[in-house]
Amino acid sequence: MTDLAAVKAALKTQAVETPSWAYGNSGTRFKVFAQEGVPRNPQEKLDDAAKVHEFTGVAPTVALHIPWDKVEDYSALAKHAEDRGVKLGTINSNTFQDDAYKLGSVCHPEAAVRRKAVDHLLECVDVMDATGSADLKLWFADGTNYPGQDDIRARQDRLSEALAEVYGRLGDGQRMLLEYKFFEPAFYTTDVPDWGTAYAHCLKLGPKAQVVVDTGHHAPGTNIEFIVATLLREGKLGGFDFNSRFYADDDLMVGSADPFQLFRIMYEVVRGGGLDAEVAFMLDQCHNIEAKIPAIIRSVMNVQEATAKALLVDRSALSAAQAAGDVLEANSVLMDAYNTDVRPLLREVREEMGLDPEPLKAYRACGWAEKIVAERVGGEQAGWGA
Ligand SMILES: [Mn+2]
Repeated sequence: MTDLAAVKAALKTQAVETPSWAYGNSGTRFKVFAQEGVPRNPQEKLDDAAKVHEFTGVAPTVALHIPWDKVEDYSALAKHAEDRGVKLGTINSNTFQDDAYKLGSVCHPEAAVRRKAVDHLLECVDVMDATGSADLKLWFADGTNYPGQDDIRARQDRLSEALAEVYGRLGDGQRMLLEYKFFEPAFYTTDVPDWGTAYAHCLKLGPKAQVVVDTGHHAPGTNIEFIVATLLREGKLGGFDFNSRFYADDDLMVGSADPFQLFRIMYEVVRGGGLDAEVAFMLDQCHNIEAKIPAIIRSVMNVQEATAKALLVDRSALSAAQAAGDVLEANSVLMDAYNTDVRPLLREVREEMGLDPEPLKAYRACGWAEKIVAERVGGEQAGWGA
């Protein structure tokens, strides 16, 4: 039997970090469709993120992206967030939008370009010092498009050197989270293509370096829960970038394409003690055609639902079936939890937290969407620099 009080307690303390860029305009390489009421600056992104937290109760931090969220005074930005009930979270670097990075950033063949990239990463740590952020998230678009274009091994050496310099700059309580992605924008080799490469670099760097699993950054059919189990077992799972994919790195709402996969991932998190460890649960999504704030609320709820189902797995019954070699029973125990409708449980959890049990309905009724459309007129909407 599962302890319902413990399940509820775990759900109430779960924290899902929302990304500042998800509130801005986004699109594909074909078109960015502007939406009315979209934030025009980092402060307005935080205002929207505060609404997500207000109605879900479990989205207390907001990830920033430098330079998209560059401001003069980061302490003032942190205060702006705190005044609205949220905090600044992970700092995401950007070494993929400058002309200099055509052949890579920290792995570029020219030392001057690598220097520019590393200086940007060090600047991101300065930002962390000012905002009080604990995590620096690194994703590199580095790679090659053609066999022979550059030396695969030399690029790993350059990567290693750059990471070591940034790692050395981290303060107490700060972490470096290294994200991997198997292809795109590079099509032949990617310099951090998989969890093994990220893990090898993090292991060499030390305890402050951990791996980020972006759920959309795997080849079709990849068993992501196995990767999660392995990284947690090694103490190297730093966090997640949650999103869904059908074909490539689609950045759709987490849990929308494959809710069963999200459940299997969250089961391994629960099984491996990841809810209590310092695993950052972040969204990394783009809402190209749907309304942004409700989509982010929906995504947070999808993470909650998968977590609730994972917590409901009767682990003693599962262990007993596994030990007895009872294949069907073991599978049934897991599927029973997955097939449970956890929405009534989550409504109860929200009521106990003093929230409206239906976050999406409550958000729609609160008038914020109409208010931002009316007020955010003029200026330049936030969005991809691309
Ligand atoms: Mn990501």
